[in-house]
Amino acid sequence: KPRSLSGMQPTADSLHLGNYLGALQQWVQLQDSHDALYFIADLHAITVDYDPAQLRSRTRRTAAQFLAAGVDPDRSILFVQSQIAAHPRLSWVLECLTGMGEAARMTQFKDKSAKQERVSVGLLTYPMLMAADILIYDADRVPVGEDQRQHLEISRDLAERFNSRFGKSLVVPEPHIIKQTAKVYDLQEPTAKMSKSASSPLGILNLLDSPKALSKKIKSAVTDTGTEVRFDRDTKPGISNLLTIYSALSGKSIGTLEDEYAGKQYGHLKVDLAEVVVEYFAPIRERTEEYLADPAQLDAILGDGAKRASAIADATVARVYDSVGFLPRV
Ligand code: AQP
Repeated sequence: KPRSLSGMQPTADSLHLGNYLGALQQWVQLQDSHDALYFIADLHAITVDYDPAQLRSRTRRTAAQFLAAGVDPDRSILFVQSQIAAHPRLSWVLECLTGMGEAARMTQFKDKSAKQERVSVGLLTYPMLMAADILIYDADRVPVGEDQRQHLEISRDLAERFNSRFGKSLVVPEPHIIKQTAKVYDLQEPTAKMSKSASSPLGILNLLDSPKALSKKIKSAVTDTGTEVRFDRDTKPGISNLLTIYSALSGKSIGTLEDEYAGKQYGHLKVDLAEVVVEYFAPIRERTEEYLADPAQLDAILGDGAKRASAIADATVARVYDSVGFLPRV
């Protein structure tokens, strides 16, 4: 079986709909056809300011949401990145293969460093650690949202660079980006990505929001001038975003939805979408609460995942360290 791998940072109490549609939903689907590994990227989360107690709680919350959304520990390896010692061991080698200019050109680095008072070296080397996360498991496919495309590209470049310098040893991964939901937009600013760090909480639909909060956010979503419910990213970014979300969660095509809402007001679409979102999120929220009620069981699932992930990662690092000329420990 080909291998699917992806991770998310535990940087919020709840995942948002962009995280779910852009990535998590694909993770769950790929479990059938792929050997799957999914992880909570806590090493990445400390590249910006954070609170240790909050990080620990968010790591468990993120794991609980993955499980609640359908990541199945019997079919996938679910683990916490910091529990696998091999990731930073490989990323060091990849950092030494990366140019300073190349790292500093990354869009996410430029965006995030512009927002920080103190820019850490870790923020600069973030993509090399991400490349290590992927390459260490010989991953074939990486299900992510559009914003991660550039990081995937550098992971591929690093694999190719390593292979041409030290002999073919690393698998060159393919991004798995589903066009329709690769970028979910902010409800208040429908030309910007829905993001944990958005300026207004009203723009983000969180998996763990209450039904009341979800409805309120959808009903106050920014729409466009005009009245026609029609998909057009350029002239109707607000309505197009709502249609994308509606379609992804209901399974109805955008064309079908346009027909259903022909001659109706934006308000009708919002009322119905609110119902669809509330119903879709409710079981995920309930199951998340159940997992969180038993942290010992959650930690045991993660511990088991770490054991299985380590076995794969340690073998890759041994192979890589031998290729680059490090002396084996006897
Ligand atoms: N709006 C989005 N639409 C589609 N996919 C998205 N992803 C994030 N936002 C959207 C995907 O979700 C995963 C989250 O990865 P991460 O935890 O490393 O977070 P991130 O990329 O930094 O995105 P966030 O959650 O929105 O946080 P900030 O505010 O830091 O940008 C990735 O697969 C990502 O593509």
